[in-house]
Amino acid sequence: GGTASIARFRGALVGAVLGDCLGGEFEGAEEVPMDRVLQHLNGLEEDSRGDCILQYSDDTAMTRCVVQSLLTRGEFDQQDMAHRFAEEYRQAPGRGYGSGVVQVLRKLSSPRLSDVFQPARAQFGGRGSFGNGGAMRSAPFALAFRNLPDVKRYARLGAMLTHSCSLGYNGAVLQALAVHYSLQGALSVPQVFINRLISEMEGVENEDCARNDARALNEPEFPFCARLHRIKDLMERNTVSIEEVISELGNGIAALHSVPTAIFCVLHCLEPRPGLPEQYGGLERTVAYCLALGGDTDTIACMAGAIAGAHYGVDAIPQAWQRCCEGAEEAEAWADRLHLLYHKQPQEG
Ligand code: F2R
Ligand code: MG
Ligand code: MG
Repeated sequence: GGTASIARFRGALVGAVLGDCLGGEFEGAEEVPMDRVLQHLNGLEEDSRGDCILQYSDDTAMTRCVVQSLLTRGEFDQQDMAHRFAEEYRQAPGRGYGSGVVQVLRKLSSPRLSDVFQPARAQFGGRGSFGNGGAMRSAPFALAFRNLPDVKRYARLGAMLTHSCSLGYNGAVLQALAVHYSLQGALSVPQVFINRLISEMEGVENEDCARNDARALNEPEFPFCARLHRIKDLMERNTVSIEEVISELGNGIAALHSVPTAIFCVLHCLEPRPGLPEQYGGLERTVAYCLALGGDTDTIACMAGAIAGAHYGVDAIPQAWQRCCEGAEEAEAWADRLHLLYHKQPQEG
C-alpha cells in the first residue's frame, strides 16, 4: 500500500501481536537453532485449522491498553492509560510481566495516587527501570499521532508511566520513531531509514538526565545513537553471524539491548538470507530471525514485527500465523480505528 495506508497500520499492529505470541516459545532460551524456529513456524501451518492458540504476553497486554486509551480518549491521557495498565494487570497478572514493573502496576491501582509517574520514579532505588517494557508497547504512538514531535513526546510519556530511566523511555521513543518512518515507506532505502533514526535520536538523547543515566550505568554518552552506528557498520558487512549480532547489539531485557536489535533484524531481513527458507517473504524472515537470536525473543519479535508489519503491510503476514495468535483479529480492527484517528490530524511542516 501507499504511505501510511490502512494495510501498513494493520501490518504494524498484527505484526506486533504475532511477534509476541510466536516469540513466547523461546523467551529466555540461550541458543535457538534455526531448525527449531522453522519447526515451530511450520507447525502453525499444519495446525491452523485446529484450535492452536498461542497466547499473548505482557507485551501485547500493555499494547492493548495503550491502543484502547488512545482510541477512547482521542489523545494521550496519562491517568486513563495508567488506570488501564493497573486494571489489566489486576485481571490477568500471569502474562509474564517483568519482576520490577509489577510493583508499579500495583501502586497505580491505588485510588489515593495523584501523580501517576511517581511509582515508576521509585523503582530500583530511585534510578528507574531501563527494561524494554516501555518500548514493547510503543508502536501505537506512531499509529495514533501523525506528527513527529507528538510521536516522540507521547511515546516518552507513555513509557514513563512505568520506566523513568532514560535508557528505558528513550528506547520507547526509538521504537516509535522506527514504526513512524516505516509507515512512511522509509525502509525502501535502508540507509535513509537508519540515518533518520540517528539524526532524531541525537536530539532525543541530548539531555542532562540522559547523560547522567548513561554515566551511572557505564554506557557511552548517546547510548542509543552509538548502537545505531553499530547497526550501520553491520549493514555494510556481507555476512554477520547470530553470535556477532548478540555480542554487538544484545538480545536482553534492557531497552538498550533489544530495541536496536529489533531494528537490525528488520534491516537485515529486507533481503533473502542463507539459512532462511527461500519461499519466506521479508516479514516471515524477520520474525524467524528474531526467534533464532534467543534471549528476549517475544519482545524483540514484537518490536521488529511492528516495524516490519508497517513496511510490508498485513497481506505479507501468513493467514495461518494470524489464526494461531490470540488477539490478532482484534488488532486488525483497532488498526483501522487508529488509521482514522491518524488521518484526522493535519500534517505539519
Ligand atoms: N519478564 C519477562 N520475562 C521473564 C520471565 C517471564 C516468564 N514468562 C515467566 O514468568 O517465567 N518478560 C517481560 O518483561 C520484559 C519487560 O520488562 P519491563 O516491563 O521492562 O520490567 P522491569 O521489571 O521494569 O525491568 C525488567 C528487568 O530489568 C532489570 N532492570 C531494569 N531496570 C533496572 C535497574 N535500574 N537496575 C537494575 N536492574 C534493572 C530487572 O531485572 C528488571 O526486572 C519483556 O521481556 C517482557 O516480555
Ligand atoms: Mg512478554
Ligand atoms: Mg520479553
